[in-house]
Amino acid sequence: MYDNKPKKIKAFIAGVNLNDPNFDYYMSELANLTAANQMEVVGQARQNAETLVAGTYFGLGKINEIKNMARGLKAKVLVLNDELTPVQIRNLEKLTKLRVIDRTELILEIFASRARTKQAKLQVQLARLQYELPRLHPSENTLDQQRGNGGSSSGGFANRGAGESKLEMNRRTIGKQISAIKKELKAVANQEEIKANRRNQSALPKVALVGYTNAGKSTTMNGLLDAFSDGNEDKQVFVKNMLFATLDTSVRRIEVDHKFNFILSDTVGFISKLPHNLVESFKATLQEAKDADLLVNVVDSSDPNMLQMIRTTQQVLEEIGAGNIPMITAYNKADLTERAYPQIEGKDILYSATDEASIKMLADLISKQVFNNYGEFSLKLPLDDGKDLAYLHEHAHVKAEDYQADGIYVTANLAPADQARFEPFLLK
Ligand SMILES: Nc1nc2c(ncn2[C@@H]2O[C@H](COP(=O)(O)OP(=O)(O)OP(=O)(O)O)[C@@H](O)[C@H]2O)c(=O)[nH]1
Ligand SMILES: [Mg+2]
Repeated sequence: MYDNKPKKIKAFIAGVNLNDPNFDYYMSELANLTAANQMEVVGQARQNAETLVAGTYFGLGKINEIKNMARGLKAKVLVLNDELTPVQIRNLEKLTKLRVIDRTELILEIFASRARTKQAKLQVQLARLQYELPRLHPSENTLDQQRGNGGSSSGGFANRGAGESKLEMNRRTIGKQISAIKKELKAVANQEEIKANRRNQSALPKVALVGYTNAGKSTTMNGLLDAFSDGNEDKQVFVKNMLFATLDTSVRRIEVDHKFNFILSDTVGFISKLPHNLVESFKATLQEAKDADLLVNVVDSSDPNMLQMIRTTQQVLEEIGAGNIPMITAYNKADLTERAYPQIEGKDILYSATDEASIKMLADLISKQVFNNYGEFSLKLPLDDGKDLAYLHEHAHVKAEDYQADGIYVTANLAPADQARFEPFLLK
């Protein structure tokens, strides 16, 4: 039979362990990332060391060992667990005759292959150019020939000696591209900002789904949309069993039992050692998490590395300035564990995003958290004040409404931001 599936490039993964207790976890992530970038992991190696070798990352003995093992396994690419210096990468390529990709480039490549919207594409492009800039080499004539063309083995050693001026020209070209992209991103972000402002004005509480990639954030969003929005099909967001399925923020309105309204956003997933450039470039996308009143940290409770994943999420949240926002931990995929679900434990929940009862319980938990600083107020509105009444139905939790001859008596839970507005109507 004719098999026209493209053959996966074989990759060998390796890293230096500087006494890091999480080293095994980082290596298993690296294997997942490599597979996510359409490569097949055929083997791995590690070196325990006190310090990195400045010019070559590994010691020479280890490099030879890796070279021989990789050759025996027919690997074409060597994937490394850290971000390396340009010199280290070049030396390792020379010594191993393999294409060398570091962890940062690997993550950038995955993001590049996943980006769909204009904003995501620009953000990834910016991060890649910033990564490339200090790594430019005279042998690399044009951007097209750069490393990182989706895993193809380019080597990059041909045309050696093209000269310093070429290098300077390339630097200038990239510099210009970077400023152009930044400008374009600003324009896109401005539109986003306008949208965000509109949402802010609406005074609805904002809830953001955050967490490790592939934990089930988008599935949770879809579950909530199914149960608590007007059932509009195109509201559903993209779900897939792969790392970084979501690179764009989706923002939707959720209405729980026609009482509690909030804005829910689903955003890009996290992983350890998320490249700083990428976090910087994705600022606009991550803004939604930063602006949230409540974070729902979705965790894959069936994953043996769950605790490290929770720690990773916490670290990234701190890096983007969202470390102090109130948070619920939502332990998802309970159906893959032995534990009974759905179940609430204090502020946290054990659930499955594909189970209706779970989604209802999660929605209740979110509503309780979000609305717990809403005070209950008794108001009397003029009979002809349809505008304020409509506003209350939209933005507050109206508990009772009674039309009397002298006015409309309303009992409602109001957001702190709305309490001043309704002060004149307070029943003393
Ligand atoms: N068994 C089971 N699978 C689930 C559950 N929730 C999500 N999944 C699966 O987990 C995979 C990832 O789900 P997504 O919702 O795309 O995860 P995500 O957190 O949005 O991932 P990224 O966007 O990549 O960061 C998909 O194959 C889902 O079908 C669950 O409760 N149980
Ligand atoms: Mg997603």
